[in-house]
Order: sequence, then C-alpha cells, then structure tokens
Amino acid sequence: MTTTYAIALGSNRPGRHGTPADEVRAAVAALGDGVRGVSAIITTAPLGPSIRAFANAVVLVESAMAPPAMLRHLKAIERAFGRRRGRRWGARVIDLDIVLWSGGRWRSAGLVVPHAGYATRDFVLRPLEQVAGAWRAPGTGRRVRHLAHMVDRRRPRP
Ligand code: A4P
Ligand code: MG
Repeated sequence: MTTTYAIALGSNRPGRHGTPADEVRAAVAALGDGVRGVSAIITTAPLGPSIRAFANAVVLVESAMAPPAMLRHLKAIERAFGRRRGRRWGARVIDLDIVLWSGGRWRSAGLVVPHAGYATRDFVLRPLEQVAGAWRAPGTGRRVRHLAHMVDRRRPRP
C-alpha cells in the first residue's frame, strides 16, 4: 500500500553540492521518483546552539515503505551527503526528518512520528503548509495550516 510522508529537510553547512540551499535541492533529487510536492526553500535563523543560518524545505514523498524503512533510507542519504555523527543539533550538511505520515502515528525504537516538536517550529510549519496545508495533525485534529498560523502569531513583532 502506498502512503505519503512529509519529510523536512535542513542544512546549515556547505557540502559538495554547494551552499546549504544547493544541498537541500540535491537531497530532494536524491529522494527520487516518489517526490510529489516540494515547498520553497527558505532561509531560517538557527534554533539551538548553531550559529549558521539554515536552508529549510518540506517535501511530500509517496512510498510503500513502512516508517522504519523510510528512516533507514533517509539516514543512508544523509551519510551519502557526508553527514557525520556529531553533537546533537550541530551544524550539518543535511538533516532529513519524518514530520508526518499519512498512516498517522508511529512509535518504535529510535522513531517517533509525528516528529517531536514540529508543531511549534516555524521552519518546519511554513514549508509544510505549502505542500500539506489541509493535512490534519494526529492528536490535535487541527490542520497544518492552522498550526502554521498559530506559530506565526506567537512570533514577536518588532
Ligand atoms: N528520530 C526519532 N524520530 C524521528 C523522525 N520522525 N524523523 C531519531 C527522523 N529521525 C527521528 O536525529 C536523531 C535521531 O532521532 C535519529 O537517529 C532518529 O533515530 P538526527 O537527525 O540524527 O540528529 P539531529 O537532527 O541533531 O536531532 P533531531 O532531533 O532530528 O534534531 P531536530 O529536532 O531535527 O533539530 N534550526 C533551524 N532554523 N532549522 C533547522 O532545520 N534543525 C535542528 C535540528 C536544530 N535547529 C534548527 C534546525
Ligand atoms: Mg534529524
């Protein structure tokens, strides 16, 4: 059975493809035939200890893989892009996270879907809204569009 994944991409370090935005574009290409929707690539301020700005995007991927197989697939792409095991939240050439899955929730060793914390992160929700605004987030019953607007309203105004 084919299911749909929303995959968040993030990069804040140049790699062999070029700038962080180039790395994100190359990772979308590496995800291959199953890609069904691609958001704009946005530049975002780092959350956490990193100093460098991130390039972020979200894509929809259709796949018959179960979530653990999809995670292994994403980790293999990260390795191929030269990502090193390092400090959690350290600068990285590419980070690929499963944000949402059309099958709903998933929990197994080393994998939680929806991704913890996505619902409060504008660097995930803004691109996610572009490709999956009408999806209902499991647990909340709210549409992605609604979560994106809530995060937007919390952002401090100058
Ligand atoms: N894991 C559990 N659930 C998932 C899931 N749904 N998708 C496990 C992917 N992985 C999942 O992740 C650590 C472990 O989480 C994985 O081995 C997997 O078994 P990682 O990608 O190896 O390490 P990480 O990225 O440093 O940790 P994590 O928790 O993914 O970090 P986040 O939450 O992704 O935050 N600021 C901006 N502006 N933009 C960003 O993209 N990203 C981060 C990383 C911090 N600040 C950022 C951004
Ligand atoms: Mg990650």
